Amino acid sequence: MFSLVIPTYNEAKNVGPSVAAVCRALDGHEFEIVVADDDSPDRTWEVARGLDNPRVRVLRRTEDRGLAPAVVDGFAAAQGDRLGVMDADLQHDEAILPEMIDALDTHEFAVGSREAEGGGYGEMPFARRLGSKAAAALARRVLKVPLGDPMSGFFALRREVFERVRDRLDPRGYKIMLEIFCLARPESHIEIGYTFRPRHAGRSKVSAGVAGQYLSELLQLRRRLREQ
Ligand SMILES: Nc1nc2c(ncn2[C@@H]2O[C@H](COP(=O)(O)OP(=O)(O)O)[C@@H](O)[C@H]2O)c(=O)[nH]1
Ligand SMILES: [Mg+2]
Repeated sequence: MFSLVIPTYNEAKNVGPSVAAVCRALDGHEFEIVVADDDSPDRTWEVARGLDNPRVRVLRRTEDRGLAPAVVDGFAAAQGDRLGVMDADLQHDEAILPEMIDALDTHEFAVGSREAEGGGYGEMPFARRLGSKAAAALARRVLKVPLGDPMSGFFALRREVFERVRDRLDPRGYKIMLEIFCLARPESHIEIGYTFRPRHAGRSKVSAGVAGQYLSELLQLRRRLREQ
């Protein structure tokens, strides 16, 4: 089974459309959706529960808040032997989910990528696109990570890859894919192209003013990798 974790914070208007889109894309697959919500003030958790969809389980988290720990909690609660993460704001194209799941037959890790063939940044403004590419280049250089889109928050992996690093994770900040990837060093991975879409409703929590924090997270992760 495939378990898709959707981390949410104030996504009340997006969680329903996201779940519906995933269910359409994965029609005929065996899957569950774990919504990992940080007790959002807009009551995203309540909206998600109200969808009354048997595929959906909702975690209402009140401690250790943050995107990365929410994803790890979602994985811990997941029942599938294949795990995935997708944002709730419809920026990630759910249409590649079947390809990501199938890719796990032959690869340990699959990354939804704006830099792979068939991928792109869509309508993302030039300045943000540049920022995103600079951040990616930095990650590749600092961590020697062989990914075109190392900042992707859209990825899937075999459960055993997560289990391999679970005890060593220090999930803080936003770069959970990078942390799992770097600690686990998957034997084989694949990047699958998709076109980034504009955010459906609401506002980004992540992108504004996190450049400094991002660099310090990269350096911290590098230090930990060297200490291993
Ligand atoms: N549970 C949880 N989800 C979060 C948190 N911050 C962001 N998210 C979710 O993570 C996803 C990515 O965040 P977003 O703000 O869209 O980042 P951006 O795509 O980089 O602008 C969205 O589904 C958010 O609702 C958090 O602190 N806790
Ligand atoms: Mg987003």
